[in-house]
Amino acid sequence: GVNMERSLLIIKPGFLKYEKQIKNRIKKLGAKITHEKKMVLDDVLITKHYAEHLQKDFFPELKKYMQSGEVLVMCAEREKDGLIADIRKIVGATKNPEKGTIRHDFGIGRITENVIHASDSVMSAERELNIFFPEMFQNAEKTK
Ligand code: FUP
Repeated sequence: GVNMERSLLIIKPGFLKYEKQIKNRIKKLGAKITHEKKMVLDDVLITKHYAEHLQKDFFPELKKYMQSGEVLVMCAEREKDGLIADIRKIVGATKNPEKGTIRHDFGIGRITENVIHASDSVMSAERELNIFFPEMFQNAEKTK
């Protein structure tokens, strides 16, 4: 419907052992996981996904970590709007995430290895979903 909202999530290397618990927290928001794939991120995907961070001091470390093991990439979707903000709230802050958040409860207190990525706006979500799930954006013309 018109209030549908979706977010691109990535469970980061080393944290796939918390897949069930993380998914349960997402589902408690009334969202469902519509697409998911386990993969090791190649240079093209990393460069596209972190386009705004390419020039940052921390990018080399971030890239190395993000390619250090398998990730679980997911699309979460909900009919009621506000899903992106609701997910960011339960994910927790980049720095010093609060107790009860995913990044606090499953994290190891390092800013780079912060358990999970979640889109920060509708625009980012659509951009990121396009990178990882281009099949979601193919229009019906193609099936003719
Ligand atoms: P977030 O939206 O909370 O995932 O954080 P950012 O978009 O600001 O940062 C993207 C990723 O870069 C974070 F997941 C972790 C990493 N990062 C660092 O490694 N060091 C920093 O100083 C800031 C971010």
